[in-house]
Formats: sequence, C-alpha cells, structure tokens
Amino acid sequence: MREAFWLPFSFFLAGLSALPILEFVMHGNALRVAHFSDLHYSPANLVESDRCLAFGLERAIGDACQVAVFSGDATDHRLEVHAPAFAALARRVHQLSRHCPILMLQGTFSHEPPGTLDLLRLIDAQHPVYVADRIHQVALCGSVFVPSDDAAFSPAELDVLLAQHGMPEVIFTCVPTVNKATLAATAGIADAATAVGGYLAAYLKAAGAINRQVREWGVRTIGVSHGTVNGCETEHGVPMAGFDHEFSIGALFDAECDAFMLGHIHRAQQWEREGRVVAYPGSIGRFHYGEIGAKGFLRWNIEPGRATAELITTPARETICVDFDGPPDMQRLAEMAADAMGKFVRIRWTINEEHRQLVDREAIQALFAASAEVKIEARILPAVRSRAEGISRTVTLAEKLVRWSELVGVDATPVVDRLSQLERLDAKAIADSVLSGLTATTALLEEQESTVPADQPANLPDLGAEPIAAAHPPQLEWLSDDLFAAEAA
Ligand SMILES: [Mn+2]
Repeated sequence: MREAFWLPFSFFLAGLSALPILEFVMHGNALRVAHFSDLHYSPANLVESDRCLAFGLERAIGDACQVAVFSGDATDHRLEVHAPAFAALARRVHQLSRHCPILMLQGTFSHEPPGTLDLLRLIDAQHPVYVADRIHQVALCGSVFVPSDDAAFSPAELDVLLAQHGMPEVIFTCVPTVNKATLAATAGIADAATAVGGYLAAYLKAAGAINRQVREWGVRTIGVSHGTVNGCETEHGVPMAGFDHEFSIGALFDAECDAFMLGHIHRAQQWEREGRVVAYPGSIGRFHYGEIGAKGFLRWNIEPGRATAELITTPARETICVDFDGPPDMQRLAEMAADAMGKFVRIRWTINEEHRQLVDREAIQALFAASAEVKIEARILPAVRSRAEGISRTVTLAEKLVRWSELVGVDATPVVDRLSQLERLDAKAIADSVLSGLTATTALLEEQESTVPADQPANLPDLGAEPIAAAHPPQLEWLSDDLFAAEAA
C-alpha cells in the first residue's frame, strides 16, 4: 500500500487549469464496454465456462463492443498451465483481442495466484491485453494502455499523457483483490480484515478527485474491482452484511467513476446514483447447485457522468434442486422429471436409518434419465432410541438406578444397596463379605444336616409339614449363579 493517495489533491487540481482548452474534447458517443467476470476456468468448469464465454464473446463482438473488462477470477483454484482449461481461456482471450483492447483484473489469490494472468498479456492479437494486478489508474488512449506509476495519476503524469497520446478514451481506476495479510504486515494493523475497508475508502475518495476532474474534460471513468460490497446479495440469496467486506456502496460512488465494474459475487446486481452505476455481472456460468438468478455479462454504455449496464444472459446450466424431509415423493419427482430434460438435477432427502431401504435410487435415476446430471444426496439419520426414558434427567447414580428399576420393573432396594457397597468398599472387601456370607450359610446348613437325625426333627423350629432338607439352597456356582442374591437371602 502506497502513501501517495493520502496526499491532498488541491495542488494537482490547480495544475490542471494550465491544460490547453483545445484538449477539452467531449466524446459524444457512448463507449460500449463488455464486462465479464468470474469465469472460473478449471478442469471441472471447462464445459460451462467455455460455452458461456464463447456465447458472450460472440455477442460482444457482434455488438461492436470497444473495450472488454474481466473483473477477476478468470481462473479457478490455481489452474495449471498444462490444463486444457487454461488453453481454452487463452484461446478466448486471443479471439477477443482481435476486436478490442482487454483489461484483466487480478482476482482472488486462491483462485488466481499473482502471475497467472501474466501469460495472457503475451497472446494479444490486434489489441493489447492489459493485466491490472496492483492498485493504480490506467488510461486507455486509442488502443494503448498507459498506467500511472503510483496509486493514482499525478498532474505531471497526466500532462505527459495528454502530450503524448491526446485525450484518453477512458481512465480506469483499478483495485484488484487486496491481500489483507500484506496490508497487515506493511501497515502494522492488528485487525486488517476490518481496516481494509477504511484504506480502500480513502483511496477511492482520492481517486474520485481525479475522476471528477477528467470527467469535466469529457473523459469517461471506469472503476474495476474484485470484492464484496457490504449489503450485496450472493448467488444463494444471502445478504452480505458485515464489517469485514471490502467496500460500502457509498465508498464506491465516492470514486466518482461513471461505471464501477465489480467481480467476486456470482450474482448480477447493480446500483445507480445520479446516472452513475456500480454493478456486478455475476459469474459467466452456473458453477454450483442452488445458485439463483440469471447468468451473463454486462453490456455497458458509458458517457461522462452517465452509464447503463444491461445483463446479456448466457446459456448457463439450468439446475433443479429439491429437498425432501423424509423419503422422496416419487409422484412429485415424476412431475419434475417431465421438465428436467438436459438440466442438472440435485435431489436431497433426509431419512431415518431404518427406513433407508424404502428409497429406490435406481427408480429415481430412471425418472431423470434425460437430465444432464442427477446428483443424489441422502442424509441418513442414525436410529436413536430412548432406552431408559427420564434417566438422563436424574442427577446421582443411585437415582438413575432407581429410575432404571422402575422402568424394568425390579425392586430397587437391593440394587441400590449393592451400589452403596461398591462405592464404600474395595473389591476384596466385597468379595470377602460375599464369601463369608456363603461360608456361614453352608456351615449352618451342614450343621443342621449332621445334627438332625432323620427320625428326630424335634429340636428344630417347627416348619410345618415340609422337611428341612427342602429349604436347602442349591449349591451355588461361581460363574453362573448370583452370589449376591445368595448373600441377601
Ligand atoms: Mn469468483
């Protein structure tokens, strides 16, 4: 980030009055500019990007557009130079450069690492391909791009420009993607995300002083940037509202450009103020399911102080998206399928695990056999059963045991007793107590058996008609019997 645009511009404006009055040529005719954005050429998008851009170029060339602007993200995800998609993009740029000068702006770094577009400078045909990869101004004089040395033209630079090239057709104010990390490092800002907006607003205001001046000479002014305008709406219908967006709409109008051409948001939209217009064309094609609105490019007509932008729609993919809460409704799908020929269809449903077999995927695929693509996304909800209802609301383990006993219909008292033993005693103490209980019981019974003759039961309590041997507990097995039950008995 340079310091130059912080300087007051009054000295510069004073210098302008020295320019020869004969140079005040008003350009009567509107300049026709084709504005493309977010082409996202990549192996996955190649068919969509190239079909839509080919259509757009044909229209732009047919309409005799005089300048073309690409406002960022021409490529997607670090497109490699040997990818057929890169060659396809290069072929389109070359094709267009036979007809008019092209300005290409650096887009999002993750899509378009700095340097990617440099190769495209080399393939110009009749007209130049200019790559804007820094914050600056650039004049288009006939078919020659003349950049400012710093962030904006100085009065001296403009004098030289006019002397060498005459009055420019357009002066562009270029604000490519701003690297917030670089800004944070160079400016020492703790919170670069929110500070970026402030810096850009200051720059745009400074550039606005120059743009207002050259407009008085009859020069058209165009801003080009790649970023998010606070309050815009995404291709998914989500309003972008926050403090970490690059621009406010007011800051963009402060740049005093007749036309402000934006990229980054994939949905076409525009704002107008006193005849000047700020607009996104959106992406050239439809790259994702669920994107709303038409796709296309903008055909601008630009006069000093007045601009219009018309969306020319491209033959972008048509998508159909449907979501079911439960198993898909085959009747409804059949109705949709009738209108889905050649379209891209996404069907989503949410279903419980035990019902997942109810859905016949092959039948769905067959319904949409004439569609370009059927994307099926089933969300399976795992079965979650309430095994002990209410148990999670009790606090202590003893309370949970009581609740469990209620639910399964057992007596809670002995169970809770065992729990308190487990909590109070160690394993050996519990085992010893169980064993001693068993030993005592066995000894007592053995004693009873040996001291009581079969014919003389009189010294035992009278248990009625039952012989005492009938009350003898069966021999307990360590592995299979409930020793605790024996102790409790
Ligand atoms: Mn993009």
